[in-house]
Amino acid sequence: MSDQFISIYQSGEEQLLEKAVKDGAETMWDRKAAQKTPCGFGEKGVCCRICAMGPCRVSPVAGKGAQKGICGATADVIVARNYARMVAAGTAAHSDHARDIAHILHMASRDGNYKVRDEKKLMSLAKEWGVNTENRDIYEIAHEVAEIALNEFGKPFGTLKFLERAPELRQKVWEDLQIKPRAIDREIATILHSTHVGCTGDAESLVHMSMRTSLADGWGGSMIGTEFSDIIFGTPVPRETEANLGVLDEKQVNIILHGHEPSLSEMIVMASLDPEMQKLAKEVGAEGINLAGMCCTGNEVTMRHGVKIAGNFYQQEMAILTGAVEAIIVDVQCIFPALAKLSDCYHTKFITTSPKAKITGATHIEFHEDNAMESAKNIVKEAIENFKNRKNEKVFIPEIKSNAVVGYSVEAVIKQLDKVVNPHIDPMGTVKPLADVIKAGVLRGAVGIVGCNNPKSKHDYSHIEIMKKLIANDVIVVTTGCAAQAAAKAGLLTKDARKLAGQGLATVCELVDIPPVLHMGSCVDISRILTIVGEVAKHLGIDNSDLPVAGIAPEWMSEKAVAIATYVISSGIDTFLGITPPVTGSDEVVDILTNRVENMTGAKFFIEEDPHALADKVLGRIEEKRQKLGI
Ligand code: NFS
Ligand code: SF4
Repeated sequence: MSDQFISIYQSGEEQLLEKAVKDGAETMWDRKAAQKTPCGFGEKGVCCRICAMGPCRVSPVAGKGAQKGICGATADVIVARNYARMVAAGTAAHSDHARDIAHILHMASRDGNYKVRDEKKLMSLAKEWGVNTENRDIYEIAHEVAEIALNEFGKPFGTLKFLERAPELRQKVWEDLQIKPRAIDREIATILHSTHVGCTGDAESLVHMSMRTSLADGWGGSMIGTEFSDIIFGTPVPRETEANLGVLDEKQVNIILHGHEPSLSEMIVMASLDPEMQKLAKEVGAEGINLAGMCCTGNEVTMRHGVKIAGNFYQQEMAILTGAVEAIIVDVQCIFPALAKLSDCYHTKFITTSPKAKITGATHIEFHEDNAMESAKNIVKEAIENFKNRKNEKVFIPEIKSNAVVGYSVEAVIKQLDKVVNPHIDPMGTVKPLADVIKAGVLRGAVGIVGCNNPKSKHDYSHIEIMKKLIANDVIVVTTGCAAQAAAKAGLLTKDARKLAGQGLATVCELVDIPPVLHMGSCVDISRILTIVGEVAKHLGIDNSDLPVAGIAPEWMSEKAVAIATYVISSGIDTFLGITPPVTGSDEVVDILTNRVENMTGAKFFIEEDPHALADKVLGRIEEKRQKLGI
């Protein structure tokens, strides 16, 4: 096995944490220790502060202690209400991101900063949505398509347009369950209303409502986020990059791009290539400008430009601890407020850019889309000018990085699959080859591994152990978000990683020329996974829930992950969680999520904190599905 695989869990963490102590810098571990034992009520989801008669905390144990809040809400109601609110917040985050991207398409113009880069995708979406394309300027079409998307957030009638992309059998399930989401904002508002004091007092109804809201994320906000980003910035194609803190370069101005929306990061990428900026960097004594991504923004720019990946969620503090970062530029989501104080221990500038995510102690330089290039240049300039303040004695960059291939959009996967199609027999440009190998059992199934890092689990350990076990058992893995970056650092996104795959998967990878673990993008790009699963189901004339596929969030932490897990279940795909969600205070809610929901959607939750046991359960469930299908 090559060194790359041996260094799977090395990212210089230990040295950097030692350095933190030496530098007097506080990290999440200090704060985690200060938290002492986590609150048992919160952990089980049984505390409520929805109204001012409370806060109330009820006993998670039946017959012992307070069984009801002052209003009479039981543990079941309180847990389900808290769960529903997590789904609403997660859906809001993904969807508000999508709304911004749709606005950007609406303002795109031929001579502006934002253009249409994937005309083919725009035209096919225009057709899908019944927009007249004949003899019209491409930007006129773009603006109309954008307006339709923006209406998806608040339209008064009907259900979401993208639902029609799902297999018919799945649409029927939604219809029967009455969980087809209407407007995106409406579903979020409805849940907030229903979880207000004195509204819904029934756990099953709250879960039911959560499913509808979550679908407004997966088949609404997230899908709009993905599709519109592709139209504006280009649909990703496979490209090579490098990952881990070792991508930082002592000789260059290091800029970390952290956050989520590509609208800012794309402009920073462009601004950093500008000759004026390059010249400025040389003038301050640097060899150039080195961009490195983190979290989902990192995924967005790596799959469209090959920008290197500095690390995932857990590593945001680590990056600053290197003392080599001139600026960490953020927009929204997954940003530790702690970065402000931590940056003060070094010369690093912590720059917030969005009015949606201002942070005390940060340098706020607001990014304005209508003046995008100017704004981006100002931000980059700030970083360059900070180079002279770097204290060399405080610099330590762990020399660890791995190669990776990123950028497998659905279109890119299908293009790879075309390599094995005999055009005289089969059509090109379909998922048939993938469906065929799954049916034949060469691949036992396909699994999406997604989500965050969580200090409850050893950094990246669960992600990587599960990925390795699944690929060794001929299950192809697709990955997004911080899980994808874990895979990148572990060398699993290389064609070389075929060595770790079972014989069937290794052969497929060889013939189709892909790694055994495919980087499909950021967390909103889980919509790409929904699309490809749906296409395979359609091809086989079955429902998603019949397929030997699963979703796993081994180290999840955010409300967005709860929304995702819920829409994945609602889309008929089993979901395995490696971190127990705060629902265990209600046997009723646990029973609904891990059992009864299967009768409704054909899929359910599994909770398993041990990664090896989790992988075994996934493999078992995949074989069960195969047996039922008779394949
Ligand atoms: Ni996803 Fe992206 Fe990472 Fe978790 Fe945060 S970056 S949207 S939430 S932490 S995977
Ligand atoms: Fe307590 Fe009910 Fe108010 Fe919640 S809504 S804080 S359970 S009284």
